[in-house]
Amino acid sequence: MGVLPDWDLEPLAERYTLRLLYESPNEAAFLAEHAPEIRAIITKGEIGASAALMERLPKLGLVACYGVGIDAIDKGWCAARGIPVTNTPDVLTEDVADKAFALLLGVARQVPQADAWVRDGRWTREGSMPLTTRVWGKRIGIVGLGRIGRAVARRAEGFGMQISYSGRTPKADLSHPWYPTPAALAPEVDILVCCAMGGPTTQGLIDRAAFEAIKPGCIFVNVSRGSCCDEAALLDALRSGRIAMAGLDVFWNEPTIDPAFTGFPNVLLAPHAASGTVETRKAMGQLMRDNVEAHFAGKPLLTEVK
Ligand code: 8YV
Repeated sequence: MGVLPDWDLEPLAERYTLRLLYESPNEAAFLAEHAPEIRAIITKGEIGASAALMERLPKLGLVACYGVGIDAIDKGWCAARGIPVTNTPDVLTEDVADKAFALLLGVARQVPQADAWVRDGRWTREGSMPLTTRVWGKRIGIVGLGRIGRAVARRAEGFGMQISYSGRTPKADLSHPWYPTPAALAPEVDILVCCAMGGPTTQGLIDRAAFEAIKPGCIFVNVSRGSCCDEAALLDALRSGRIAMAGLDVFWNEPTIDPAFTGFPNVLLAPHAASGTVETRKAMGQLMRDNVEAHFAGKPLLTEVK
C-alpha cells in the first residue's frame, strides 16, 4: 500500500485534484510546482505534516489525518492559523485493543513458535513443544486509559484479569486502581500495556524508572507509539530479563527499527499495524474522506481534534 489504499484514493481522485507528494522523487520540485494551489493535506500518523511543509502552502485550509494519533502533525502551527486538524478516532479502537491481546497471547502462549513447531516437523520428531505462560487471571496495568486503553480493559475483564492503570488523573467512572505514573504502576502488575497517546506530552512516559520498577517476569506490550517509551531502557530491561516477554507494534525509528529488537526470541514484533484490518481501514478512510468533504462543503467537521 502507498500512503492510502485505492479504495480511498479513487473516490478522492473523482472529487478533487490530488497531488501525491510521496510519489514525487523530488520534494522541492513538487512544492515549487504545486504548493500555491494546495488547499488540504491528507496524511497519516506515521507521516504527519511539519510546520516547514505547511509554511509553504498559502491556501492550506485543512489537515485530515488517516489515523487517530496526530503526534506527527504540528497541531500548534495549525491552531495558531485557525487551520483545523481532523483524525479518525473510535473506528479503530477495538482493532487496536485486539492487537494488544494478539501480541500478548502470541508472545505468552508462543503462537509463532507453536506454528513453527508443527511446520518444521518437530511435533513428529520431538513430541510436545515447551510449555508456555498463562495469560488469563493475571494482573494487567494499562498506561493511558483513553479510548483504546478502555477497550483493552474491557477485554482484560473477559480474561478474568485484575486491572489497574496509570494516567494524568483517575477516571471518576472506573473503580480500577489508579497510579499517577508508569513507575508507580509497573511493580504492581504482571502485564504492562502501553495505550497512551503519542506526542511531546508523553515522550519517554514509560521511563527508565518505570522499566527498572517492573516486576521481574513481566510481559510488556506497546500498541501506541514508540516515543512513549525510553527505548534504551526497554532494551536494557529485555537484556537483563526483567521484562520476560514483549509484544511490540511500535518503535522509535519506524520502519528502520533498532536491530537489537530482532535478537530477542521472547519478543513478538509487528510493523505498526494494530489498526490494520480491512474493515477498520475502510472505516478510517471513510471518516477521513467525510471530513474532507465536510470541509469543502462548508459543513461542520465530523472529528476535529480540539
Ligand atoms: C496508523 C495509528 O496511523 O491511528 C493511529 O494513530 O497509529 C495507525 O492507525 C495507521 O497505520 C494508518 O496509517
